[in-house]
Amino acid sequence: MSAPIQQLRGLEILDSRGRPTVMARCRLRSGAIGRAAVPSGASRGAAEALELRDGDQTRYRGLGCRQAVAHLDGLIADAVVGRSFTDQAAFDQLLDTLDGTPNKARLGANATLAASLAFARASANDRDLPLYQYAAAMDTAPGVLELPRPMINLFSGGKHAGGQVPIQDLLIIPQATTMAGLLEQAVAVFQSAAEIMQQRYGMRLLTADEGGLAPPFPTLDALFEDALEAIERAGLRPGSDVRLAVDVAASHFYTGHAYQLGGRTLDGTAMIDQLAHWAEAYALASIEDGLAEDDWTHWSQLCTRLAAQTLIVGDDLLCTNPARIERAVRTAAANTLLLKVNQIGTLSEALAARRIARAAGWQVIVSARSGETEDSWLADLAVGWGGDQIKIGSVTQSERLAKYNRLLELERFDGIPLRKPT
Ligand code: 2PG
Ligand code: MG
Repeated sequence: MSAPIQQLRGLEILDSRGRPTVMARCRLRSGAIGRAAVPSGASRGAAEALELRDGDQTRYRGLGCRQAVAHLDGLIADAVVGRSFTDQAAFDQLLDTLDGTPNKARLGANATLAASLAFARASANDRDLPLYQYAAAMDTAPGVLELPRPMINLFSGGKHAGGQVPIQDLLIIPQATTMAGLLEQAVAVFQSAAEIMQQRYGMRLLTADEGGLAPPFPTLDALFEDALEAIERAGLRPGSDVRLAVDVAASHFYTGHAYQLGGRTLDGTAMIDQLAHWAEAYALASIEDGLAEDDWTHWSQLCTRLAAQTLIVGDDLLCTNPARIERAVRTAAANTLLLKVNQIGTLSEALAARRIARAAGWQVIVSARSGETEDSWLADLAVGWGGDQIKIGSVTQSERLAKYNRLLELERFDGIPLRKPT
């Protein structure tokens, strides 16, 4: 049973894109305090929970979060202050009931998640637990604690970089056996890539939303070839030292039942052929959102074709939504969940989503958003919930590094070992 909540308050703060987002602070009567800030996506799935924005064009181009903050200070605080909760699930259940809609349309998922996380932090602090242990204790069958393996953004396109190439992320997955070692590899590859960008495209080191490089690649294959070259230039071997992965974010170039890919128009079957070609040619470890979020039939065909060699990851497809994950399990449409807690709006619902994926034998990648804050709770959550991988963005920009640095701290000071590559 938690100590009674003494105060819950919200605050409009700014994220890594300079857009408003929500922070909450929860104080328990015991004196324990927890605060947490929520992230915000740009390339969103249609089935995500609602992120409440004010729409008042005179402030932050309509993106203000004063209503979400008012819900924290008003409806939510009124419902929780003075009360104790048996556990996180009971607190989150109250938020869900108070909202009363299927997608947090009343309170806003930015308000509910801020409350959920701030309460989690306050409860963890009250028990003198690091957040990852509190997260692990939320699970009925917590496993051995390990650090998730990072997949790290190298090149950006799509909605994160002004659409100079349609693919949203080219990611590297260093294979070193420690977090410290693999981050060293990632930075070496990033620096080599930056040199190539300078020589080949005359580009200064300018980065996209998640800190990745975003040159005007002449072709999509150049995106992959330049990544391979950067790995080799860093003295590493593609495949054995560093693997490649993509987030295609295909929903965002799917119109009229076809994929508009770099000047070509592909139907679902042709798009699968294209993905299979990349998977083969570049030994891709995973393909996220290779197809559009509602192209369910082709997702199942993609899995039949590639799931034995490549993880088929659903982000926009699944939106951390239990009903959509169940459908994907039933129709064998994916084999890996990209888990983003703000897509669903509370920690407990995200944990439920993760359980469904795990029960189906899927892998889980815990993911940041393109709009992030300096808060590092994502790292703790990924450890506590046994994420196989974590997707944070590039190895630049402090909103990303806050999470990588937290993982370094957990490796060194808390002695948590890095998960073996799968
Ligand atoms: C994604 C995420 C993170 P966004 O598509 O996986 O890279 O982007 O937060 O913009 O949805
Ligand atoms: Mg994605």
